Amino acid sequence: MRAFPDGFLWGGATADFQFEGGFNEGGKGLSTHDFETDGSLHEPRRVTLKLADGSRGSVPTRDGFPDGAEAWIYDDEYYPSHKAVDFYHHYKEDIALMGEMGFNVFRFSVCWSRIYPTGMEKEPNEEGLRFYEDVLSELEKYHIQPLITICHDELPDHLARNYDGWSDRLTIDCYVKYAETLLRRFKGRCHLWLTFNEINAVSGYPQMGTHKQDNQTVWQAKHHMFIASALTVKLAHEIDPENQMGTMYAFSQMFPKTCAPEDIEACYHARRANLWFSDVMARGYYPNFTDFIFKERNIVLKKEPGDDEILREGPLDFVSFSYYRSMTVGSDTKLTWAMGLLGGDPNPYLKSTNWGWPIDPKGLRMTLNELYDRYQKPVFVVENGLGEIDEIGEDGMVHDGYRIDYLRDHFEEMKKAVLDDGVPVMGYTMWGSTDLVSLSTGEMKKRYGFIYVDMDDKGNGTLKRSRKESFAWMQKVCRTNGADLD
Ligand code: BGP
Repeated sequence: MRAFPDGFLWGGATADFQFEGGFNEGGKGLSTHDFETDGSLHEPRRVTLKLADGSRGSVPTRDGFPDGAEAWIYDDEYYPSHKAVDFYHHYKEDIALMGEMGFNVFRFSVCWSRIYPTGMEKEPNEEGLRFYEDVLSELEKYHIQPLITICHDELPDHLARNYDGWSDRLTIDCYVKYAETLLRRFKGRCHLWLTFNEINAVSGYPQMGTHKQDNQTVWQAKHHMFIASALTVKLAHEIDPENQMGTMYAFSQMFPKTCAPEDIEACYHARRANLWFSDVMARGYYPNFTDFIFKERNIVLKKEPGDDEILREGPLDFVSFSYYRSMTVGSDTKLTWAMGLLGGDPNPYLKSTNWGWPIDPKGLRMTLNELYDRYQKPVFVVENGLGEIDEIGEDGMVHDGYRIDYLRDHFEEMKKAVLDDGVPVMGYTMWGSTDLVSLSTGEMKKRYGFIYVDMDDKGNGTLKRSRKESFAWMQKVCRTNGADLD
């Protein structure tokens, strides 16, 4: 029975607007997700808009806003971020359960508008900072290291509404001020940081980037996010040389649909367009094929003097990613979202989840190797897991053997990457280790956790936490440092 190397980090991952709730408590300002309704596998999540002519309209969030439109809260809809699963009031209990499971790391995001309600204030909101200090204190009790995502797919509404978020350079200054506040305030208490979540998903995701969705706006926004991240990395090292800085990428693996050269080529280009993000940020410069990408999309990037130096001075220390699935890509494949992070053609060799995500543990080993081959920097699996419908058994417990199987298969492949291939993997944080609201559909029934939360898709339930069968299994994995996966 082979264990992972000493010091390997085992834990869970969450995001504020899917987990925290308390959307109008503690001085928090509105965030872009506070306007997003629930949806389902078949119905996209939506935002209600006041249109340029004063009438009301409703569009799928991912379509972005038409010109002149404004988002606002429409109060007879259900907005899952408002309560989420109420970590805001349950954090002590939730962290105690993490401690009981044996986690030694917990990844969570700080909500930007809890610290700077509009993004523009000169001084941070003390109450917001105190909440996260309390979270850190609880983690310290159980010897759980924090891994903080500074920005998980969101913006203070004020910046989104008035400046279209990352399309304006002003957002760079607002972000760096916010990041600096966290770095100084939590100095010595947190050494692992992610500047952004799934930064390569910013095309097609207005809540985190820009409501205008034309290529020029979105790709200019990406540049601004790269600059903000690099400035933050540099600053983080100045504030505390022990800080280790990463950014998270959605890196589900891609395979050619057939061995026809056109399909192999299409897959290669799709993958490279994704790796372009980590190329810029891990190496600190735009890669040689940037012009090819920009020409294909008709983009003319505006850089300010000094931007290239900023990128060079702030390369990441490690590369982290989410891995849920693989997809097959060919020359006629319609890639559905954010340059093909979802979608792809069916793979007849793989089973899929109820939400249609193909399950491919071997792709995880390949992704770990691919990233280390390319960057020679430590890698960290900061999201992975199985979103499924969990039923409570007669004994009152969820028997989620399917989740244990999924995780065991992925851990076996991760183990091969570490012990057989020599990839320095820092750790693994399972997505939604305590059940939370789904990002893509806003549902509650798409559950990932080791810990069940009693709440339904419309926010009804007692919020009671209970251990699923997978809880004890993960406890054993943590105790044996991955040696015992049975
Ligand atoms: C990633 C996000 C998470 C998350 C996860 C699972 O893209 O970083 O926020 O939720 O995917 O997706 P979903 O919640 O749609 O199942």
